[in-house]
Amino acid sequence: MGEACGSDTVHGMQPTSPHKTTPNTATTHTSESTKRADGRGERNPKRALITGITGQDGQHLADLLHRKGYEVHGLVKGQRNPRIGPLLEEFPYVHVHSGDLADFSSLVAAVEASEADEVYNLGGISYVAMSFTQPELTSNITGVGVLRMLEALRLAGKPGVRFYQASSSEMFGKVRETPQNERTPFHPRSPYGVAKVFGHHMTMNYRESYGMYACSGILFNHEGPRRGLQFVTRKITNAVARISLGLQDEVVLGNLEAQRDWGYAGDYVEAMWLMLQQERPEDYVIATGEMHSIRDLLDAAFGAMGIADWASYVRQDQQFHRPAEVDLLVGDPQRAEADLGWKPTVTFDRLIKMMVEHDLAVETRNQTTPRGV
Ligand code: G4F
Repeated sequence: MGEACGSDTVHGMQPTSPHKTTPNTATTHTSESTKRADGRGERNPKRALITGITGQDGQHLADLLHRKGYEVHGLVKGQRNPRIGPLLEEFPYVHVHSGDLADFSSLVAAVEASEADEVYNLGGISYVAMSFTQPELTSNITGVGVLRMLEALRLAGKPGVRFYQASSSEMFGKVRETPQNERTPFHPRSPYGVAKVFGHHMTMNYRESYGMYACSGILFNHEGPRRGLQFVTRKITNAVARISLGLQDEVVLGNLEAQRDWGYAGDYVEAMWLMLQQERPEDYVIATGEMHSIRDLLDAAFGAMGIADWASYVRQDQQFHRPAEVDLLVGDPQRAEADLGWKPTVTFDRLIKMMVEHDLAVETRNQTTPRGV
C-alpha cells in the first residue's frame, strides 16, 4: 500500500526532534578543513534522510547506509504510526522524524534537524492500482511531494545536499520502444505514473535551475521478502506458501499477460546510493534487462514448491484488472553498468524462490506460534 509520510507528531516527541539523542560527533557542523574538493562536507559519519523509510526500499536502504557507516534518519508519518515500533525494533539506529510529504514545514524541519548530507525521497503512494481510486491523493504525495522536498532543501539553504528521487518505470507506460532507456519518451498509464513524471521533471528542473545535485533513478519493478502483500510477486509467493500448507485454496489475480522486469530490491538500493556518489548528478535506468510474464512468475513460484501445473490454483477476477494497463516493461541498464559499475546480482528464479521460502517460514511460524507471542 502507500508509503506516504503523514503529518502528526510521533507519540511523546516534538515533530522536529530526532527520535533518539544524536551523538556529539554527528551534531558538529562540517568545518572547512574537512571539505572535499567538490565542496561537499566529508563528515564522519555522513547523514542521510530517507522518506518512506518504513517501506521495502526504505528498509533496505537504511540497512545499506548503516553498514556504510552513515547516521540514518527517517521521515515517518502519523501519530502512533504502527510501523514505527517494528522499524525501530529491526533498525534501532534509525533517527525518526515526524513529518509528511504533504506538509512543507515538516519537511523543512526534518531537513534541518537531520542535517542530512543526502536525502533519498522514497515516500509516496506506491501501489499503482490504488492511484486509480485516489488520484488526487497520489498526485499530492507522489507528485507534488517531490516539489515540496526540493523546495524545502532550497529554502532551508541546503544547496549542497544531494537529492535522490525515486522515479519509476511506470512513467514509460504505453511504451514507445523496447527496452526502455534514459532517452525513451514517457507515456504514463496511471495517475501514479503521471505523478512520477511530474516528480521526475521537477528534479531535473531543480538541477538545471539551481545547480542542485538532484537526480532520479528510473527503477523497474524490484521485489523481495519485504515487499507488501498487495504487489503481484508477494501476493503469489505468499499464496503459494499458504496453499502448500493447506491454509488457502487458490490465488485470485488480474491480468496474467502483463510482463515486467523484476529485480531484487537489495540490489536496487545500492544503485540509489551509487547515484549520489558520482561527480555529476545524472538519471539512470535501473533494471535487469529481462522480461517475464505473470505466467512465468506463477511457474517459478509454484515450481519452487514442486508444483508444475498451477492452473487449478489460479483464478482470474476483473476486480484486479486496471482501467489502463502497462503491458510490457523491460529496462536497458547499460548506462548504469558503464557509469556506476552497477549490475543486478539476483536472478528472477532465485528471487522468487527466496520469496517463497521466506513466506513458507513466516506462515509456518504463524501457525505454530500462539497469538500474542
Ligand atoms: O506488482 P504490481 O502491483 O506492480 P506495478 O503496478 O508494476 O508497480 C510496481 O512497480 C513499479 C515500477 O515499475 C513501481 F513504480 C510501483 O510503485 C510498484 O512498485 O503489478 C504488476 C503487474 C501489473 O501489470 C498488474 O496488472 O501485475 C499485474 N497483476 C495481475 N494480477 C496484478 C494482479 N497486480 C497486483 N498487484 N495484483 C494482482 O492480483
